Formats: sequence, structure tokens, C-alpha cells
Amino acid sequence: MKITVLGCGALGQLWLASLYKQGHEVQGWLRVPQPFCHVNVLETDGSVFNQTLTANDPDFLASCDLLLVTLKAWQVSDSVKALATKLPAGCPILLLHNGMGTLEELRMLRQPLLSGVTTHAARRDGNIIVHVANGTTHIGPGNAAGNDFSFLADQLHHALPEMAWHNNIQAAIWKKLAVNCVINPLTALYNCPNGELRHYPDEVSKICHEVAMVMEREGHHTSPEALLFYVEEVIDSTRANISSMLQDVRVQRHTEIDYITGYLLQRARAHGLSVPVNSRLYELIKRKENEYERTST
Ligand code: KPL
Repeated sequence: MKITVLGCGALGQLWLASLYKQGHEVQGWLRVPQPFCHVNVLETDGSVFNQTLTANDPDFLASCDLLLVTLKAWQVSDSVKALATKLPAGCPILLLHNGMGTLEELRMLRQPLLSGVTTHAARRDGNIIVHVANGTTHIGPGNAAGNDFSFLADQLHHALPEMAWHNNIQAAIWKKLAVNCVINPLTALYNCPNGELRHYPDEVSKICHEVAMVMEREGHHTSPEALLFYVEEVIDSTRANISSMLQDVRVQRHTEIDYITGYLLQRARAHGLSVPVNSRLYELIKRKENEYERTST
């Protein structure tokens, strides 16, 4: 397949390397246009992939079979809209990011949209991307045109396993949203690795209760206990991780809070529900973000 990867950060480079090794034709797409991108990945088995690949080639883009988007949630909508007019009308666009809300922002697109979540962990260490842990990527349709793309999960599975197709991906995305509503803001506020959140059981439980209430109203069957059990498992299995939000805050980068807790608040409001613990966390992270964004302008 011919695949453009939009966003060449840690996850983007991991996909570029994996797809290239599997024999796919790939290019990176950088927001600051460059003819090449360097992909340097240390794999979980200790092997290194180090190649310079094509980037930002409009002819390649115009004949693509897949646009794989690995940008941060807040970068997705503008960047994808800018590329969509140059992509074939039938080219599927797969969004892999934390949080929710981008599908709504992209509902005017004619291309098939797919949405997914991944538990692969990759982080930048200097100029190398370390594939820290293997995981599973769950994908499924993000709009009506995206319904018939289960074959993509098979193709991508060969490049970067595990990959699973779900006709209803929204349930998996909501579960990941719950994880991110707990871990991301709390670790960013307490400046701690994920595992330290076991010292804040009250807050973790209250956040899960509120998210479960919103999920139920959205039509996803769950319970506060089931969600709490799942979130505690992720806290434990990622105990040494520095969450993406804490990483953003540490380098004073814009966070994904609007697409994580912000999205939850938006859906809670639509159902007339009050979610005070999440509202407070949202305010605290926005305040932090505003402080450094104001001083940098
Ligand atoms: O998705 C994550 C993130 O950091 O954004 C978790 C699952 C919390 C792992 O750190």
C-alpha cells in the first residue's frame, strides 16, 4: 500500500518504520514542509531502524491508499482539512490520538474516516525514538463511509501487531478517554509518574464515577466499578510512564486537555449532568497551560 503518515513524532516514526519494513511505500508529512524525514527507531527487540524517507511529496499524497494521522488531538482538524482536498476521495483517513472530538470537527470530509486507540508506547530519547512497549491498536469506522475497512486492520496488523477491527470502536475510545481523564491531568498536576496515582484513590474513583455516568448516557454500558478496575490496571501496567500530558506541561507545550476532560465536560453538559471533579481538573490544567502560553507570547 501507499501510505502517508501525518505527524512524525514518536508514534508516527514507529509506524513509518514498521510499514516500511513490511514493504509498504511510505512517506512522512511534516507540518513544516521538508523533502525528507529521518526515522530512527530503537525496537523492543533491540534492533534499530534508521532511514531517511520521503516527506511532503504532493504527488505521493494524491495517489495514497491511506492517510495515517498521529498528530496531537488539537493539531488534527486543521492539518487534515488542509490535506483532504489533495487526497483521493476514497482514501481512508485513520486518526490515532488521545481524546475525542476530532471526528465531529471533520464531519464535512468526503473521505472515509477511521478512528483508533493504541497501547503501543514510544517516546523520544534525544534523536532516537524508543519503542518502549508493544501493545494493541483497536480501530473502527469514524463515519459512515468508513464502515468497510476491516481489511486495513489485517494489513496494518502485519506491520505493527496487534491490530483489531471493531464495527463499534466508540466503546474502546470511551474506555481510553476514561483512562486519560484520570491519569493525564492528575499526573500533570502532581508532577509524578503514572504509578504514583495509587496514592490518590479517592480522586481516581471520583473521576471514574463521573466518566461512567457520562458514558452510560452516551449509550455505552459500563459501571463506575468496572471503569475503576480498568483504570487501576492501566495505572499499574504503565506505572513507570511519564504521561503525555505531564510531558507536555514539563516542556510548556499545549496539552490535549480540551479533547480529553474538555470533551467529557462537553458531553456531560449535553446530557445535563454535573461532573464537578472533572470540571475542577479541567480548570486547573487550563490555568497551568495559560500561564506558560501567556508568558511565551
Ligand atoms: O495514554 C496515555 C498517555 O500518557 O497519554 C497513558 C495511557 C496514560 C499512558 O501514559
